[in-house]
Amino acid sequence: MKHFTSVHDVQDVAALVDEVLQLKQSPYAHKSLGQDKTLGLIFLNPSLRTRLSTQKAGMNLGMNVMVMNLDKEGWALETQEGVIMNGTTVEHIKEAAAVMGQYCDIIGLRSFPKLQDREEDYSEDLLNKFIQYAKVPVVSLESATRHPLQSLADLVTIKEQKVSGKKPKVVLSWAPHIKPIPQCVANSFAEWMQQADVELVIANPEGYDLSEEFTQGAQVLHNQNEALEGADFVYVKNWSSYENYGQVLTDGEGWMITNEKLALTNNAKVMHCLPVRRGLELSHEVLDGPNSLVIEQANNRLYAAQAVLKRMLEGNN
Ligand code: SN0
Repeated sequence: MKHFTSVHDVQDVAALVDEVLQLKQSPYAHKSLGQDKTLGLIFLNPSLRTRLSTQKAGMNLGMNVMVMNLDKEGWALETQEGVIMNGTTVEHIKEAAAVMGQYCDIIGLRSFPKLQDREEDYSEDLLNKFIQYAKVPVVSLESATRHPLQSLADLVTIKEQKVSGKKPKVVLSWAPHIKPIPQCVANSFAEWMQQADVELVIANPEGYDLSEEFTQGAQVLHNQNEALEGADFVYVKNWSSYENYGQVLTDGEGWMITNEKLALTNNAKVMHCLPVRRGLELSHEVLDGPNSLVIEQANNRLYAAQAVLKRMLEGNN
């Protein structure tokens, strides 16, 4: 695998899911693969699961791992072409990425969207420039529009938990939040589910429809209760508006998943990528109850990252 930035970098999604599950069975089976190889993890935004799971994934493969919080510990990055750098930015991405590429065999990059200019965010300018100048394989640790390692772990979790022989109904359900949140996790989840053997239904209030580039004809309902009927999995996630880009349009009263809402489903398992705002996005009772998969999902992040790094080390798709 040259780079891992979306589901489109994967030739056979089902085979990758199987590989994740194999690694979960024997995480230390490829200890020598990463010997004398260096993984650099570069963060421009906060992280808990992505940082620790990807670091551990590298270590399980015998890699050396370096982590840098570039937003706090690095020089302020410039990304524009041809600018006179007489302002606050100190170092151009051309040099910064090229230098990191010298030190690392694989680089992971996290960079959230700014949620101000839709065209700019959806062009994935920073990630693309980073790939261009680093010249080594790059893993997205969540970019402006996607979070592919999360979606891979989510798909693995659904495969593990689904009732065999039945195509599961998976509902991606928008949740309330107090601040503008990226569309990445939702975009990416929709994009990966389209490649899986599931029935995907998306429930969100009016004004929150995701880009069709990601939803690709999935059913979108503005009535959450209708969407939840017979659901086997409910994936809870807030996102800000794509149409009124980056805006919070409603307080979303009545959209939090509670036990009452779960009663409408087929005893659905409940998923969330975390971090979750308790009592706002998801009720305490559901998070603490038997239907929650959130910790198992986070566990699968490790093996998802490991499968991707393994393929990069092997040079396989
Ligand atoms: C990020 C997001 O893209 O949704 C990262 C998720 C893995 N989440 C947040 O920014 C949550 C921030 C908050 O204040 O709740």
